[in-house]
Amino acid sequence: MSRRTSKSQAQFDRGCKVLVGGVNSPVRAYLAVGGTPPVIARAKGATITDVDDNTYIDYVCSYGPAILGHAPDAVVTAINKAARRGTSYGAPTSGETQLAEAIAAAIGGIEKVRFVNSGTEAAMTAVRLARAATGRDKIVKCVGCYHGHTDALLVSAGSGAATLGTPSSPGVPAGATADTLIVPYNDIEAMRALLTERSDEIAAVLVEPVAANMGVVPPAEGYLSKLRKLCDAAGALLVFDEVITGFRLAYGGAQAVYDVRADLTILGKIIGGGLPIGAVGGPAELMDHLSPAGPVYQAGTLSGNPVATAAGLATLQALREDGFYDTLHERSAELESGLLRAATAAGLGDRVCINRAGSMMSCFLTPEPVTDYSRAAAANKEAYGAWFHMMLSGGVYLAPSGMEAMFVSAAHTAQDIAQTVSAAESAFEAAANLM
Ligand code: KE4
Repeated sequence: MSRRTSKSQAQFDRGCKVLVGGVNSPVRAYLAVGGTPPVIARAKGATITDVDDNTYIDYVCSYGPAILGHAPDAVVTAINKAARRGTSYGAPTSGETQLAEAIAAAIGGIEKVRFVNSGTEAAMTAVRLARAATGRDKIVKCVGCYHGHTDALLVSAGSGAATLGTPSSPGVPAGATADTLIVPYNDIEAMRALLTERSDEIAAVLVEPVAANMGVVPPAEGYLSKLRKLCDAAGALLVFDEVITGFRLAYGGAQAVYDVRADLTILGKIIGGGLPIGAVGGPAELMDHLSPAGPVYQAGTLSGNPVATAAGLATLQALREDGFYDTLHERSAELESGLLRAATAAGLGDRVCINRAGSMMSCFLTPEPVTDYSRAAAANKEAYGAWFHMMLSGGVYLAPSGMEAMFVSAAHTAQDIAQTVSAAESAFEAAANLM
């Protein structure tokens, strides 16, 4: 596809004058892959269209929320109806109760929910709640896992064994991360050592049950169940960050797939159907520490917003359709095998690692299996950039970073997958020249 780019360039240049980096979230800025991001005009189903009228098959899916595809009719109708009743009241509504009930019915262990407006806010709330409930200060997170940009969790990952986190961003004072400990993801022995050595200090272990912010890295066999046991032994809470995996991997999220129950669950993305939302859920005895039931202050003007909860309810209703996940995972498996075929045809069969969990996957340009952040970070970034741009030219819209996931939606057809695989053939050839 010969892409026209003049309107995107002009609009992005204009945006750069008033939006930092021309974006409102850094990963959108194409810094890792170079070039100018297409400025998007509209999206429907599996496709997204930029202001130069180039249409792409979309695997960003807004970084996860668009599991039904873009602008699904039932969700748009629900948004319209809700908005006509008012966009925000600052008062209890039946919609937020119904969405909380649906989440509690889907994820075992959740009796009560607190809605917020982003995954970051949900993670921040879960940390405060865990510290209050346990009377302990230390939080453990895994290298390469991302839980939003709240100070305490915005730590650069040291490699190897657990260390005290150090701020990865200027503006995060050392004090803000002094109580954040980090261990490599999937390294259960490092986690065991830390939880044993400092068991009486640790309030919670936060983890993405399937990591998706170092690219997709599934948990090693038994990792999550061992984590559960270690937290129980240490008296620490196990907090699953299911902002991506929640309602993505299955209707019950990762906890249903791996049969491991978290003490607190962080949610976002899909539960808002593409509108701003986040949530923390857990047993009433834990959740009732939050104000106004308990002393742990937490608040938000737009929390439980009636339009966002209406979009979320309509989305979850569609996810409950018989066979929804079976079809989605079949389509995703077709994409995975097609990409592997394309890589092999380009002579990269032994230098590409594709990790898939359900309908999310990542294609790492590296000969090694990718099982943790250090392996993910070792993938060939220059080759990814070449692959990315050839895919974009081939009409396939991916995240501009190898540390993100490809998401398949219910709207992706067998034809979309075939077109994607066809684009990948030349994209892998371009990458091969750099590997
Ligand atoms: P938000 O604050 O962006 O709504 O959620 C933060 C968050 C928390 N937990 C997990 C597991 C997440 O993946 C995220 C956000 N995900 C990124 C994509 N990897 C959002 C994209 C962006 O930052 O623009």
